[in-house]
Amino acid sequence: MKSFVSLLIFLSFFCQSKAQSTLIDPAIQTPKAVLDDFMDQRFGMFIHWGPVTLRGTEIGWSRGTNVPTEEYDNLYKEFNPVLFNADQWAQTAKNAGMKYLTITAKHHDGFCLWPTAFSDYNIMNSQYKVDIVGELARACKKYDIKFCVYFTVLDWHDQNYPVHISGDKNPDPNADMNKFVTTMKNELQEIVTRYHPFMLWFDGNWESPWKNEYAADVYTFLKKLDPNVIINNRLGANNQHPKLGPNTIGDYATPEQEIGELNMKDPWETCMTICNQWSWKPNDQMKTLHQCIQTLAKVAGGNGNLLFNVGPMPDGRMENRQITRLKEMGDWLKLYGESIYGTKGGPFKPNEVYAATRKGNKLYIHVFERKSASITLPVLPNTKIKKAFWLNGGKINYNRNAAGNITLQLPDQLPDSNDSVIVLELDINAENIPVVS
Ligand code: H79
Repeated sequence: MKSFVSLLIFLSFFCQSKAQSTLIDPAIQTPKAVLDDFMDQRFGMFIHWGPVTLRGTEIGWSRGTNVPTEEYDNLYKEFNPVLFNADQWAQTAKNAGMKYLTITAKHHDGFCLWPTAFSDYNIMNSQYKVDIVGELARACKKYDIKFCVYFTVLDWHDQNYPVHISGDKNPDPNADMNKFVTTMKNELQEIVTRYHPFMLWFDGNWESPWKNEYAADVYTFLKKLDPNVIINNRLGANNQHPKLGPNTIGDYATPEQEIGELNMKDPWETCMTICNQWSWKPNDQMKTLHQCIQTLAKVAGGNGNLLFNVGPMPDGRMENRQITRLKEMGDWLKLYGESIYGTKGGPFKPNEVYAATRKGNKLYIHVFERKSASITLPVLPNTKIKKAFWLNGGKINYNRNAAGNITLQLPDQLPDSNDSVIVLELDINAENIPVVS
């Protein structure tokens, strides 16, 4: 009898710990086909925007640092971006070859860019009074861009959230997380039912008040509203953004300001800024076209997506130089898009000289630098090369040694100074080749 009771205790402990760690019913998790489709898109636009652009400081951490809290929290009264034009933003994304767009509906400062019924701190109480999120959802539909929403978990402005200032180690005893989570769910319900986002990009999951039990509740709630909505891995309470773990709540990993590692199993998306700051900063240093294109190719080469961030100005316009840079990326994609969209990364790990992508029987080698007269690839087992040529160009000379290494001969000048793509047509489906290191 005693051992039977012990067994029951053991089993109940086991079940409980399983429920706490697994957290999400597999039956409601985002279907694989939906995630595969998301990963086929490869390139999206991130937009960080809000009243803080009036000061040109960072949206995530200038409240209470560069800008005094009281001043920061009143900036919305001056926010009047009369030159905002959702069609122009969507068109900028389209011309860049971006397939989806993610807007910061609510960042850590708590300001809501849509007319929510659950917080007065929203765009309708600014001078502008335009539903920014709604306008963008509409424009994205018009330009066939998948519309996505960034929504941070932490909210330093909400009195029910116990942390009111970044880094505050003394949670407010008068705050009420249950009320906060209810508000959060109400706000998310507005977003999902009004704007039908393809994906929700959570953030700010690292402060102590946030717990996995809340995250599981929110995930389940969202899936009842839309079983196909994609949810990133920052909904669960942890800080392991670059990778998925056994207790992750969320569908895909989100390395930030770094290119994710090659991963053929878990979906991932690097988020990175076109300049240094997420939200607009005057004369912020912008990445070169070379850096932008190589970032995209290395991300695709690692089997990930790139969510590339632009910070529009306080008057509602994006900077012309950023629009131009994005258009240049789009022009490159018009020529080389088949080596990015709908491909898988690998089988080689991206490096400073090249990255590989693959689709069907084609293996694409993205050549970034001409460090020497040739590139020797790792051995590809059991394959024959049927054809080798430059994408949009002529034949490429190559040879294969007895061990099976392929050496590609490079011309004195690469055909494209940013990323020249070699196509190797194989006698097998390149997508089935295991990762070669
Ligand atoms: O929305 C963007 C950022 O605002 C948000 N995530 C992306 C997508 C983000 N919020 N916080 N963080 C990322 C991490 C913040 C790290 C910090 Fe720091 C440590 C802020 C202040 C100290 C790193 C070091 C940045 C400034 C100094």
